[in-house]
Amino acid sequence: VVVVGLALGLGLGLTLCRRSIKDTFLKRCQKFKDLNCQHVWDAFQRGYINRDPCTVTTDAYDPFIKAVSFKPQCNRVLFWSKTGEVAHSFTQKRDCLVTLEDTPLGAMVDGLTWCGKKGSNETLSSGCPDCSNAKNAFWIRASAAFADTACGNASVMLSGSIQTPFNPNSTFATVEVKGLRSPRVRRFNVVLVMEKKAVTNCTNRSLKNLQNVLDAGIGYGCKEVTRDQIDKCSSHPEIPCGACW
Ligand code: C8R
Repeated sequence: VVVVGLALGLGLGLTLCRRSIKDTFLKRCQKFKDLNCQHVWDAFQRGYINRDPCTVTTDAYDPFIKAVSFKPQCNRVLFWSKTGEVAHSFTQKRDCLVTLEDTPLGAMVDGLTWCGKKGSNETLSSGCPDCSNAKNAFWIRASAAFADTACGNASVMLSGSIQTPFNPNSTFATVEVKGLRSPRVRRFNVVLVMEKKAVTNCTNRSLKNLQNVLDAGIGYGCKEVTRDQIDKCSSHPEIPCGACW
């Protein structure tokens, strides 16, 4: 009885887990008007379903990117690297800046884990092998699509609490910065988030590297902004965004 009970419980648990990723996805999708969510879900699944989870390519997600068409985000794109929490807490409350997770493309899968397997039509949300890149391939492809929408002024929140705020191995460095093209993007601003344990400032070497790899013609600026200042702006929508930093 115990064994049968455990088996049933495990089976039910796994079913719920499996079901929940689709449910979560569709529920989040429905918040965005004018999307055919079943179509969007089918397109997403085509990225990894019935594929070896360890060899998913970034272009496998092209149908999904296409299904969630993107509008240019002039003067509003905000990238982040190692600052996801502060960046999202700001954009959730203020409309002047938008991260990938505030767009339908990022919102539907943020925080989820998934993969598929060869010979199956299932979406697994747990037990994905360590080698699985179904999720990473998605973020790389989505980040490229997001960087493509940037125009005018774009910015990034980087962390002043680490020695290398502009990490050359990050998605921000390897994908997004490379996608920014002049004259479509005119200026790029770094917001260096200064918490109590800050270890660096805008003169950081890695930020010089960022400046050097930016497409010629894109202006560059860097500002040290305390976490308190950002939080204050998040919770006071009456402060104009231009006065935040
Ligand atoms: N971006 C990348 N990765 C993302 C992501 C996103 O929007 N959203 C999530 N949840 N993730 P990091 P980074 C997950 O090292 O590498 C875009 C992925 O699993 O702090 O420079 C976004 O537009 C990924 O492995 O940052 C942003 O500008 C980690 O979180 C950069 O790329 C990445 O966390 C951030 O990528």
